[in-house]
Amino acid sequence: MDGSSQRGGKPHTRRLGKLSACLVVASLSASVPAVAQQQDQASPAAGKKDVVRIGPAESGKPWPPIDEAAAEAAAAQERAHAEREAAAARERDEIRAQLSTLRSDLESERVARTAAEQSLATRVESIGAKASEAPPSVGSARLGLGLTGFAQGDLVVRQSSVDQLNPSGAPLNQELFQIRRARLRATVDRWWVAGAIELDGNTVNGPQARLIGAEASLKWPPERGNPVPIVMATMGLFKIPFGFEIGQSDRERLFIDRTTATRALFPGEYDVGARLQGGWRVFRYAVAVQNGNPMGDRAFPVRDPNAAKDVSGRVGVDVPMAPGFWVAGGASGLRGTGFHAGTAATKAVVQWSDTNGNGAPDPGETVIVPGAAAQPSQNFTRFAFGGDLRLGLTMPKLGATMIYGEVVLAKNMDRAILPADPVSFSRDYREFGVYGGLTQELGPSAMVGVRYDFYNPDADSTNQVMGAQLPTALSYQTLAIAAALRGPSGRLIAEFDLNRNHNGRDIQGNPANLADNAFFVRGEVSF
Ligand SMILES: [Ca+2]
Ligand SMILES: [Ca+2]
Repeated sequence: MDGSSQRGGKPHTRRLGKLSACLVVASLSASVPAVAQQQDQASPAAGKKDVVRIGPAESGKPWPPIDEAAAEAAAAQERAHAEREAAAARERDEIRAQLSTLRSDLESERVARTAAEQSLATRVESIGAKASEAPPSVGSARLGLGLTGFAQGDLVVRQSSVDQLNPSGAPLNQELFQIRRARLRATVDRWWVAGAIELDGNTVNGPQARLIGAEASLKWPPERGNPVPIVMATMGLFKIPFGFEIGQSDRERLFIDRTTATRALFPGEYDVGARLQGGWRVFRYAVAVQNGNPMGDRAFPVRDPNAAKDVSGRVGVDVPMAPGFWVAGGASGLRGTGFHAGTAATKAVVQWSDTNGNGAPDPGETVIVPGAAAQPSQNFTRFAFGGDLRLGLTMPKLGATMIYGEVVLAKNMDRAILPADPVSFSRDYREFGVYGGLTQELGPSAMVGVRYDFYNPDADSTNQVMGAQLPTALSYQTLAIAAALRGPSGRLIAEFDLNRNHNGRDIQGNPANLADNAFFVRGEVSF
């Protein structure tokens, strides 16, 4: 602003200086004819005096004939006088012309100034209008604060829902309204330092408010607003860098939830630790050391029962192939240490079970259970490997298409759906998960998508049939079909999940599908 006003001021003062110089010239040249006129007025008097001096000294005496020289001088004087008069008239005309030029200059100056003032006023007005439409600013101790958030309110209807309680007293009804996520994220982005604090509220297991993200990062090169620095070192609570779906934002994903495999192997997505990540050109990398018990861990969420840490990472590429067409993909790995909780020492007890149901102790119904020594806790190893691939295409008018998929192979990694405990089970759990999906934007305000996912929590599971152990499947399959209406700051999503599992039993007692199809409606607002 200062620079522009200085730039604007210079020609202005120069113009004014020119103007004042013109005015000085005008006043000087105006005084010149006045002097000339005075001289003109004075000179005929002087001429008359000369004539008087030249005239007869005494009356009555014959005046000698007029001296020719004197007559000539008088004529010359007359001529000079006429010339002076003419010159003065010319000068007056010139001055008049100059004055009228100055007047017109002034007039045009005034018109230009008025126009400039008007355009400035219009600009100020439009800037003011824009400023009043801009998002309100939030005060903070440092520059570079960002504040985002979203709320997702869901209506859930699930086929397996019953109006009963589970053995620990939790309701089994799953036809309800719930706040799935209500997040508030504050970020700071400085030259060397970046950070974030994210809070989550939900009503999934009753009202809950919790810390979900906390990051303190040092980055290089020291730039602001660069989403992919070459190196960024972070300490805090952040998402496990494995695959694509964990890192995908909940406000960007079309589908109501992540796939079953991701929810089982990386429950809650967030874990505490340290991370190194960044990118160079099309390459991306991230490696993290974390406690190993993420936010959704059944036993010790975001705590760590053992000293061993889980190491995970992903290397990938993000390649813009052509305008409107891109490919991204990567390979991920995790190696970690799980924890099997030990048991406390027990005393010997007598147990009575009323086998004949007569309400009285009878011979053979009492058993003595001997006391047992405490069992120490044990660690076990676990790992996961995965690959992810995405193709994106943007078509004019229609919008973006994304085709994506991921596969993961793991051992003893399940921490939520069928928690792996190879110590008490005496063998390892081999998990396998895969999914593929397609999402399509339909103009700026609609989106549809379909996704199929498969998860097997124990590839070696068996089922006892008539005393024999037979291989059986424990896998989960979901076909999710979703559609959304979208606006700049909100979405209305409807999703139908066709679920297949082996959690039910048929009338012969064999594993069967437990009817568990689900329907969701989600209202989301984001800022
Ligand atoms: Ca650990
Ligand atoms: Ca009895």
